[in-house]
Amino acid sequence: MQLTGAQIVVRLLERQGITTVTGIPGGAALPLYDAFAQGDIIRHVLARHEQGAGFIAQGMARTTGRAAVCMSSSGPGATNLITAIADAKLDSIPLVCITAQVPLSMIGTDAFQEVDTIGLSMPVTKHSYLVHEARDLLRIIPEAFRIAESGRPGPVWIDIPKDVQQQLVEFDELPGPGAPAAPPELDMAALARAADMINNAKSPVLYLGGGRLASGASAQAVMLAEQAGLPTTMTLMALGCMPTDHPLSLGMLGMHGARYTNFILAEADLLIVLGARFDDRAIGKTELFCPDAGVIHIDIDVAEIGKIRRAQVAMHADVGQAIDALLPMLKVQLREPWLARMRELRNAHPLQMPGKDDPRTHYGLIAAVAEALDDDAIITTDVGQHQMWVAQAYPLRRPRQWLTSGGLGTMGFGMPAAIGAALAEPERTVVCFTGDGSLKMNIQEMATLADEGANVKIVLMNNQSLGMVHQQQDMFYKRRLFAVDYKRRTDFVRIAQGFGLDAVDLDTSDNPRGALHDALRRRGPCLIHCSTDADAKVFPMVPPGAANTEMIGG
Ligand SMILES: Cc1ncc(C[n+]2csc(CCOP(=O)(O)OP(=O)(O)O)c2C)c(N)n1
Repeated sequence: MQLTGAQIVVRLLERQGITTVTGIPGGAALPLYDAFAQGDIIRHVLARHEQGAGFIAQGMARTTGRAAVCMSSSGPGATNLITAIADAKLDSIPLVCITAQVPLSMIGTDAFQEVDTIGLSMPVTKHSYLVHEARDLLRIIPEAFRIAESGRPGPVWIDIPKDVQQQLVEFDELPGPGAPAAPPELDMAALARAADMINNAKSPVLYLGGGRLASGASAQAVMLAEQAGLPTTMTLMALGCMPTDHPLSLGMLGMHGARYTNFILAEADLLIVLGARFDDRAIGKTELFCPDAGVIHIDIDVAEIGKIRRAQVAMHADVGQAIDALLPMLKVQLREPWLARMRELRNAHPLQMPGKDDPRTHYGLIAAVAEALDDDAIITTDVGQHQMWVAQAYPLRRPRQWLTSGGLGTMGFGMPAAIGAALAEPERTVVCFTGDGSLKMNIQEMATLADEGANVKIVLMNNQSLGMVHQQQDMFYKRRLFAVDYKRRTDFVRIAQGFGLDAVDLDTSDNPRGALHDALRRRGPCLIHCSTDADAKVFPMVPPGAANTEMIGG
């Protein structure tokens, strides 16, 4: 068989089961794009900015759990992708990012649109390749998918010079698709010690992180909690793994967790930490986080074990497999005194949601959206106050329902990620909660959304401000509000309409709840605009550097 490097890429992506890629072409990528033009299996979604393409791919990957593909040309196309790739790295999202490079002979000459893509990619990827020979693509493409999806998932970058894309290769047969490597062997002795600790604990708490839990292992995690009587808290990334309204759910811990959640954690004598990395936003001041609790830590990434907190039992393992092996060793326990204490703290320090019944307040808007939808909906957010309010208040009930930028906290994530989610699961309604600052960061993707007609509802909480920064200046910098409030009001409704989207303004509606419900139920893209108060605060809040039990407000 004889194919060019570009044709090999397309054929191997097809074999990998890829049906949608997203990106923006350019001079160095023309052979690659021409090879896509000649295939009829893979659809290309034309983004309006490469960062948008990176987040669209993330939306697909976060929804399906499988690696998704984004692409760009050389130079500025590649640099524009970096933020989305760094975001995927921090949140362990499997991506394969394919960029074009100037021809091999011109690398190092400051050629037009040449940038050291590999050098730039290294700190923000799991692995990256500069392809020197088209033949190497036969190995590299399946390997990239294997690396992206094995162990702790993450992004892999493949940079392909233009002449390598054009080079003809003779070979017998295309390789099969890359598959994730088998997880490490379970350490049964360590599991037996973990079971012993759980069986003998008086006040244990299950602490779930994003990781693989977001997919297969969440059902097992709920079984573990129910069998061993474990109140369960989740990081921002893990929300949805246990339904919010499950009697054992403590909701989100940390900086904007409910008071009762952080208070219960402070009384724990054992933490069972699964697929979580003791992130500072989750644990507050490290030395003061559950100082008296023993720790069982199970993680697929060996580098996380002991990184922040020493564990009495530490295991490098697939969380789902570890739970399966642990369950037969655990006693069925009701733990009535401990669960009674949990209920007592919850009743004494519940999450306060002022305005919950008024759809023109932040909590009220979130509640009204939830009331109009069922659990099939997918929820994405941008970054800021709105993100934390949604994390606190939206009744998330299933894994992969919740897509948010946790580790990097990237404004501009929400809308393109929602497009990707809707492309991956077109029958679902996808809601992107956003702020006016974040929406502007990738607002050009409204054009992509209109092209695709995807079922995405953008719910904009417009406070004319970079609300989360406004809050911190107000609370911790003596109300010296600087560079956070926008002077001119942007007419988002007309902008959305200009891009070809439907738009609804709850500010001017006589019946905002009805208008919201209608907009959410109509298929197709829509902007739902609502003005909110720039002085509203996300409470409770753990001040930066303080212990979780020193939270303010709420
Ligand atoms: C790309 C990027 N730049 C800057 C920040 C810092 N930052 C965090 S939250 C925030 C304000 C977000 O404003 P908005 O999207 O309007 O949401 P709000 O907080 O008002 O709900 C800023 C500037 C960031 N997270 N990401």
